[in-house]
Amino acid sequence: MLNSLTSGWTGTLADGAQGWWSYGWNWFFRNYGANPNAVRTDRLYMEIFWISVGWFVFLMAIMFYFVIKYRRRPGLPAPYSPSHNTPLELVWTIIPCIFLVYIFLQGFHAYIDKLIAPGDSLKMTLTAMKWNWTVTYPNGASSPENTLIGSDSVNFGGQNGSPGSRPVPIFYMPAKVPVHFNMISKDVMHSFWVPDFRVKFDVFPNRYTTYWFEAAEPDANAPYLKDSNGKEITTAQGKKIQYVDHFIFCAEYCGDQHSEMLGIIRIVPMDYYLAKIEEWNIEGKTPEEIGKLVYQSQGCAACHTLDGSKGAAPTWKDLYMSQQPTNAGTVTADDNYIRESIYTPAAKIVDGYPSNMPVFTTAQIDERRMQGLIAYMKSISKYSQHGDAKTEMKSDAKPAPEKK
Ligand code: HEC
Ligand SMILES: [Cu+2]
Repeated sequence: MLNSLTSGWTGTLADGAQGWWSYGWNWFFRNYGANPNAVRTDRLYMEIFWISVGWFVFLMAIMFYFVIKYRRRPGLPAPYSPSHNTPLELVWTIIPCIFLVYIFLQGFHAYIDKLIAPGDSLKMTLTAMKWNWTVTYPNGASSPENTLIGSDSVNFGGQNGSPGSRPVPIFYMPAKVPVHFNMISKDVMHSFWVPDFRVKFDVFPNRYTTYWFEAAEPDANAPYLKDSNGKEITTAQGKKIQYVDHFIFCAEYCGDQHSEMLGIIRIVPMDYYLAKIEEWNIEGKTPEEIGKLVYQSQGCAACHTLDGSKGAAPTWKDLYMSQQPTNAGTVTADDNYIRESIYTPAAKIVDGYPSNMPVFTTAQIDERRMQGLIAYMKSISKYSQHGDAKTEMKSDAKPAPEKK
């Protein structure tokens, strides 16, 4: 995971490090630019480097040659320095000019290439804020996934990070498709910096800036996506999913947690990307449907069952408004209790269960999703009061008896 920073991206691009200019690439870069625009930047960098080396060697060589050839010799008077030589001056103006014009054109072209997206690219909005990034996908969804990255170098790039580190959002992006970011800031100026993409663009509070990229497909050595239990994720067809991560940093000093303003662009196959953003799309869904979506997509399903069977955690069937025996006494599982159980699971531990429910943040489960979860639990509980009066009377709509 996060292999882009730890092991270097080993992708092979048709346009990769080839040609005289690419010699020494590894002195400067730990990996190849992860898309054609980035490779172009690397290439220009290496070309400028070797042009500079060539000129340096040439100038030093003629300097030493002249120093020796025209050194002061005893008995010879010092000659007058010629004040002007038009052919010579034309040569030493025009030849360097050709190099400079080449560098300018290449740089300008590469810069414009990074700004102007192909017409058929996927349009997304990248929003910067103190101190986080969010991406809004073409269908209006945004990614609820994130990961922890430890501050110690051992865990940096590790799967779990160390406690206390900030959750870093993960933005799934399809491979081999142009993706176009429209970038805006909610507060101050930030700077979108993805070293693997060789890109750094300012993000302003009052003006859109744009950037686009077309990421290469994860190569054969790329890691496989795993779920929170370490099991490899497969598509409906049973195919495992390879991915590559690229870090986003903020390169504008924007406040005290500026250095922790990270994000991850995760390149996955197109079909997996489409499934993901559909999964996260809560627009046009009822609260119950949103709750069910959260149950499936945030990993609640790994521990909680819906059918009353006792799993690693209490079932959600008939949970809402039931009486829950906990280490803080018996409580009614109402909206506030459910909310507390999700944001601060350790506050009250249900009898007979370990305290190993993960903490969820308001960024992972926002208010709409929380309402969705509560509505969903309501819909599968016989204690909820929201059915019509008749059915309620028929069913035993009394609170459950206390633990016997
Ligand atoms: C790793 C397993 C695990 C996962 C994943 C998990 N939970 Fe839990 N959850 C537990 C355990 C164990 C308990 C009981 C102990 C406690 O009260 O903390 C619990 C308790 C709860 C309770 C209180 C239940 C009761 O009977 O009083 C709620 C509500 C809850 N979880 C919601 C969620 C939601 C929502 C998610 C997903 C966003 C989730 N849980 C994911 C393990 C898990
Ligand atoms: Cu910033």
